[in-house]
Amino acid sequence: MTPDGSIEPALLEILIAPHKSLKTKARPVGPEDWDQVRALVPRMFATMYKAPGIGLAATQVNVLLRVAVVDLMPDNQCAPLTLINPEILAVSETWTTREEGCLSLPNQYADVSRPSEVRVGFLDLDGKRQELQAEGLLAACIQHEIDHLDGILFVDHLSILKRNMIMRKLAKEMKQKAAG
Ligand code: GNR
Ligand code: NI
Repeated sequence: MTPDGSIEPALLEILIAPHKSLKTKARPVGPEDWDQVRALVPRMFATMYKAPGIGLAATQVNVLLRVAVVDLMPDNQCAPLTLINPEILAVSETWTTREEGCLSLPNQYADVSRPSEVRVGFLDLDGKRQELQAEGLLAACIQHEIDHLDGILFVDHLSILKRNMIMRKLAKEMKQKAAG
């Protein structure tokens, strides 16, 4: 119980690259999965806010279902968005390059180019079909999360040279961290 009397969902462990699950394509949520998804989503939000991050895909917590949560926290206010079976319906011709990070590659950052705007179709937590036109950071974040559901990391959008540099740096830093 927290000071205000609310109950906090239990945190989930975030997988760090390289992990086989992070390279695995997740399967769509079907009718038989909804009980699991309703239990999972609050725990994903709690894990994302704690990290902190602006997005989290179920793949990152080793659940290979097509579920992602996003919250850009505009003006420090919660604006939670749950994306179930998200699909990119259309992308802009214009692309934008911005620096990305990932909770599965802690402390690693690189410029990634993606379509500037995307139209996304998804199911909400009530199983209702929704559509959203996203631009700016939200567009980048949603594409980053859908990539996770397809087993793709932001470093997969970089040159092999840059990707290998980041993966080696991450491995070194994780080893140092484990050694204390
Ligand atoms: O916290 C995150 N920040 C971020 C910044 C730019 C583009 C994408 C992201 S998502 C990331 C959290 C994460 O790893 N989600 O999968
Ligand atoms: Ni990520």
